[in-house]
Amino acid sequence: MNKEQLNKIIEVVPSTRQKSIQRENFNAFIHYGLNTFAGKEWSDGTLSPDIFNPSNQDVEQWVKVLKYAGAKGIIFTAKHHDGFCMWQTDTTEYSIKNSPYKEGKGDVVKELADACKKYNVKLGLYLSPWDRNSKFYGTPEYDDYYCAQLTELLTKYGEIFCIWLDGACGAESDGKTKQEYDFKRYYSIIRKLSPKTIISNCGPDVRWVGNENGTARKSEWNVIPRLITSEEKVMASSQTTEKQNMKLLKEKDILAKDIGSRDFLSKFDDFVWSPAEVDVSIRPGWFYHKSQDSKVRSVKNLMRIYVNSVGGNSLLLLNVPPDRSGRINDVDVERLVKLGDRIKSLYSKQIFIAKITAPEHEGANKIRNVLNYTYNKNNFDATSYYTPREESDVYEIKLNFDKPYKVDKMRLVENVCFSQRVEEFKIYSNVKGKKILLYNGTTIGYNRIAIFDKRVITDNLTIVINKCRAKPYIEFIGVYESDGYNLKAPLFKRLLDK
Ligand code: FUL
Repeated sequence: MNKEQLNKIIEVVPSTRQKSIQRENFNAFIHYGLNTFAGKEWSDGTLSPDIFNPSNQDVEQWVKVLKYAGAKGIIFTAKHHDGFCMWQTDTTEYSIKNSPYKEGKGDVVKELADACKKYNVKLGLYLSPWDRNSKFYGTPEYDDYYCAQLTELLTKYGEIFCIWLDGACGAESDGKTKQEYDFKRYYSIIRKLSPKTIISNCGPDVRWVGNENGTARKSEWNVIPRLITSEEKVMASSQTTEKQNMKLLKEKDILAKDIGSRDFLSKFDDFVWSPAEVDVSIRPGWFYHKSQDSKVRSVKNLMRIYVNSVGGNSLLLLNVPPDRSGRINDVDVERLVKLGDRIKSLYSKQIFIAKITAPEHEGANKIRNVLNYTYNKNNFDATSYYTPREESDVYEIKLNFDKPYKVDKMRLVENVCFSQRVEEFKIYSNVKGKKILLYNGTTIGYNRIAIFDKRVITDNLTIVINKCRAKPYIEFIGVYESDGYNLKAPLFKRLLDK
């Protein structure tokens, strides 16, 4: 690939919306509705609203637990494929207003919006385009119906940080006409009513990683060919039957291996910024089933998913389904509390970097800038960084600590305002005169948690960036002492090798 092509690629940068979600990269998903009470994953839009009657619903419990686990936002199924609306809607009778819950006066979206506000957690909504109940489905009127639902949700419940548009559609298997959704119209309504809202999955802001088992690619790129993000492509790779839905939750190998390397991009000439999102459930299903209480993911497994996704330049969307009482089950609560503790402990022992050196830099872009992670919730563009003055084949950054520490990981962040550039890097340490390779990495992007191949006791590390699309812009480097947990277990390695 020549310099001109590379320059074209590094001109592609995230929108402010995309920067915000890449900073606040761990969100929770909640699947809850008639399916919870019928023991189903997909229901066909004929279940009676009578069955929605949680005995002890407590949405504040959802928010508190998920916030403790580390989630910055919660995306709730306002309407799943069955078409049942979990809010007081004027668009259909198939809604919570015809259920016994609070004698038809209940509104789970409202309850959740209030709880999120109280605990300072963002609220996002999943509104399934595929609707198995609506009489309009399959006709042009359905777009009006869908847009009216979007309008209610975006105007009555305060700020909605994300609308999650699912590509799954089994209309043809139902023997019905498949709706030609007017996605452009949906986007323009969302943009008009709520310009900051992120449109995920079948939308322009966030891309589905391509599986639902918690795996991101080893090298996850943000700049990809525009073609790959078209709604048609997303829908074509989404589920069309319930069997496929269950298969996706388990399968490991459906990722297109490479959609962002230089070689791959050289076949295209139109690119977009498109962060990957890893959506995965804490349980085998998306909805709660009592029979799965013994199959809740272990803390170790959740932690690996976290490091692999959030630490691999992707977003994590972790689904936690409330049970029939209307609460997150004790089994899941226990895992989530421990997950929150483990995430905090991962970063708890940051090592003081006494000295840092790197190739010459412009006046303001000093190497010491990388020692402070600049996080400003109100201005995601305000970041400082280091960049060398000259282009070169290899860039070296040397770190020295005040004394030896037992080190096992490093966190690196590229300043994505300058796109994503690093393609290969290595981390070494000089221990007793011997140069030891600790990490052999590829992409960095907005976040890389580099778990070393071995823990070492050392007072120095060297980062060597040996392949880069143009000179690097590094925003943050943090080095951490081991917290005693081994994240380099065989399964984790397998996930990373993908
Ligand atoms: C899929 C749906 O079919 C599942 O039920 C679930 O909502 C998942 C997040 O997306 O496409």
